[in-house]
Amino acid sequence: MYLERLAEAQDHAGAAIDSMARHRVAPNPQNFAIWYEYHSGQNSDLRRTIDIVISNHREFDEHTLHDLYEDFFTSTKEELALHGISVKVQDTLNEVLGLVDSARTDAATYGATLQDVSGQLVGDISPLAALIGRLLGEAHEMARRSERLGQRLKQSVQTIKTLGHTLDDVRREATTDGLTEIANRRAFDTILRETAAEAMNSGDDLAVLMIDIDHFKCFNDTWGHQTGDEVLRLVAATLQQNIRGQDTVARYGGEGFTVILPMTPIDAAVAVGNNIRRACERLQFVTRDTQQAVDTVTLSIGVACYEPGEALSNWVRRADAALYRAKQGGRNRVMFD
Ligand code: GH3
Ligand code: MG
Repeated sequence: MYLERLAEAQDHAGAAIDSMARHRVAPNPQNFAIWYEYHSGQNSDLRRTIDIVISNHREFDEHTLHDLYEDFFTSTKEELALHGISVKVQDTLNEVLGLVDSARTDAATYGATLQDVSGQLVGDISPLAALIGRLLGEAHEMARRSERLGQRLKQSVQTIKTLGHTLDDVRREATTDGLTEIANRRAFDTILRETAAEAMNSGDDLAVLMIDIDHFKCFNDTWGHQTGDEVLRLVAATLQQNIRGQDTVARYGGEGFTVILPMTPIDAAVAVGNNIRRACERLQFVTRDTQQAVDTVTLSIGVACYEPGEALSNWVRRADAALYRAKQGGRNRVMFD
């Protein structure tokens, strides 16, 4: 058995090294891990992603390999927290199951005692007091354990509920931006990866918008950081009002946002960008304390559609480059790749 597995592992390792040479991939440990996993066939998502890159004749450049490693081999803080929670749930369940088991054994013993006693009652009734004592003892023991079981069950329901809330909190905190309460950069990365995988499978269009507030430094300098924060919240809300259910809005960085638009070709994505841009331009701000009217802010937007098999970082870079051109072209405009 061990030898069989060793031979299999050697085959996967050999095939991995061949593939790395064929695709001109640097033979470092991370890349080896990717290709070993590919040849072992353990991870069908990884396999499909690599097959698509190959069938699209794309290069396994540094970015593609980096994305593959990040996507399939790094476990995040959230995953570790989730793992801890699932271990605790399992421990609680095991303990309760143990108690249920012992209660069952008690009941069986009690039943056996009852039978034994009823058998003895037919003949001699003199040891009745002793038999009743025995029955009482077992009934008490059973009641004691049942009570403990009942209490423990209640406690474990509580524990599991609390763990459920912790799980929700961990998930929410890990994926939400504290200031604007929209998805954060991490959530964006995950959703981008998932939607790209879906688009690769379905062949549907998939667009991304990279959005940046114009001259925001100047805005902060004039109106103060707190007013700036309010504007970030309002811009986030405006973005959300201008998308559909399947789309995702995220805060990408300081004053940068992004929108993922599944099933959206480039012209429609540019139209969404222009709607967002105009909606933002129309926003009227007043300061919280003095209710003073504040300058409006404008957005520059870069749009790019996903090309099946390309590295996600490359796709985002294309949208970023379009955003840069929007800035260069005078700001408050949408450009696409
Ligand atoms: P450009 O049109 O070229 O994008 O100019 P800009 O001033 O917006 O760009 P720059 O990158 O020079 O400055 C970004 C500013 O965004 C600087 C920083 O004060 C502000 N900013 C980033 N994050 C936050 C935030 O969380 N709150 C506030 N109020 N401002 C932020
Ligand atoms: Mg800016």
